[in-house]
Amino acid sequence: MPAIVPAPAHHEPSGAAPFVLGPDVRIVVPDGDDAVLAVAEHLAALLAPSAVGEPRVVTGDDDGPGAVVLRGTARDGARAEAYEITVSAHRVELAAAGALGLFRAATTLAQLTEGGTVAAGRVADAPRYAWRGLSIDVVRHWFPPAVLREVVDLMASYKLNVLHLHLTDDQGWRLEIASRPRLTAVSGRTQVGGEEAGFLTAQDYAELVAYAAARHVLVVPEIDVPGHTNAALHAYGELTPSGEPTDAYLGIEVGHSQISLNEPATAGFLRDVFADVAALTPGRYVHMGGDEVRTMDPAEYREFVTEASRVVADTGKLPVVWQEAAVADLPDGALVQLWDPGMSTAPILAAAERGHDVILSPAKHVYLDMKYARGDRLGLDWAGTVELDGAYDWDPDDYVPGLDPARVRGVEAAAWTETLTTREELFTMLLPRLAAVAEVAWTPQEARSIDSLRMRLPAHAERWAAADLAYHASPGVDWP
Ligand code: TNX
Repeated sequence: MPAIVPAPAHHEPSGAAPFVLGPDVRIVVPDGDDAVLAVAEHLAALLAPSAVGEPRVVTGDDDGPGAVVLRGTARDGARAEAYEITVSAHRVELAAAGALGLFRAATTLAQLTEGGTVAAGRVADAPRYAWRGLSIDVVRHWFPPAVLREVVDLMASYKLNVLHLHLTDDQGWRLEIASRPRLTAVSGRTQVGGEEAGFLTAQDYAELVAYAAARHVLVVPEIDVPGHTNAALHAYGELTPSGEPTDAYLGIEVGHSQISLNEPATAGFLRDVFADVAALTPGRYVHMGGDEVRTMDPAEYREFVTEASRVVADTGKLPVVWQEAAVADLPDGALVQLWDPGMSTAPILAAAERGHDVILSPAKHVYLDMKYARGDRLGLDWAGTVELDGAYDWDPDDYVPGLDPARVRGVEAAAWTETLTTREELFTMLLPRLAAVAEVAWTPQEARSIDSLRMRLPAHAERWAAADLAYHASPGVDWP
């Protein structure tokens, strides 16, 4: 098995002579389609390190020796991420409905390439789940756009397609909001521990969204309400019962803050903030949090979430909510995100019955802020420790007893950053577990195994090292 992660659904080596990335290699886009040409340029960059010369991108009918042909067939738009790769000594052919599937194919082809050659054979692949995400908490500790771009690149290389940005919390507010400038002017500077933080200007955010889109990653911004809101209460005293702003909060406790519809300023705040976020966000989804509200009675909480979800829907976006908020009356198309293994799943099952799809982020498997092992310096351990096998060995379709697998939209890893302060610490927690989660989300259950993954990871560790990305040397892998 070549070192492809996530493992493709089908791969049959033919045993024939391999394709050699020689000096005459051309990446061919027969119909010259602009989106496919962008994929061709991306593939040229991916192959350049293994090729003899610089791979050229050409258009027109050229399938002679040395051609790597990108064919958009458009015959099956519903399976936009599905693709096939056929490799012979003379040529490589990538086929998919369009640019998205060809982008997935290019990613696979880059990983199929070893020592300047591509083994002959055929790959036929398509994702198991549509939503394959990673959530990054840029609040507890601030990570600037340059690091987030590296995260996006890493995600794209593992066929992950949703970057969920946790942008607001008790300790800070990380997205400039035109209608409420004090959110970032005041709370953009604070983070856990008190060192000076930063935030995304509207332009930074737009550039990050575009960077991600070019790599087929969708950005889903999260504005967490009604809990996790001290940064807003610290910036705008009108949101508190006394009218006085709260103090900045630089600790890591949860569940102590709330904004409430009892305050007259709250309704306008929700309307303006979600309108501004929606206007900055081309994607269909906006996450509105809803987790860990421990200071509001259940009826008030339910009413708040119902109201806030309508505010989001009124902006034209579909809300995503953490699992607690499944008790609310959510708009059609809203998604519910599971995270806590200790919580009752009854509200999620009921929401699924009402037609809401579910994203699975079970902390004991995919919270990449959990320690790898007891005694580690980095990470938390409230959900236990999570090693490579823990991140990998579970079946999303079976995870919630009684949940119809058709309602499982996908899987999302999460990196909360209470204890993570540097780029190196962040990537140490992501790798190698993120690669494992990507395979959980992409590869059919019967086409994957931890033993196989362990064999494939060393080649990836070489790429991580070349990109200066730190990783944790999980046991059972023959790391380089
Ligand atoms: C729970 S997950 C939280 C976060 C913490 C995380 C730490 C969720 C919806 N809420 O506020 O950062 O645990 O693991």
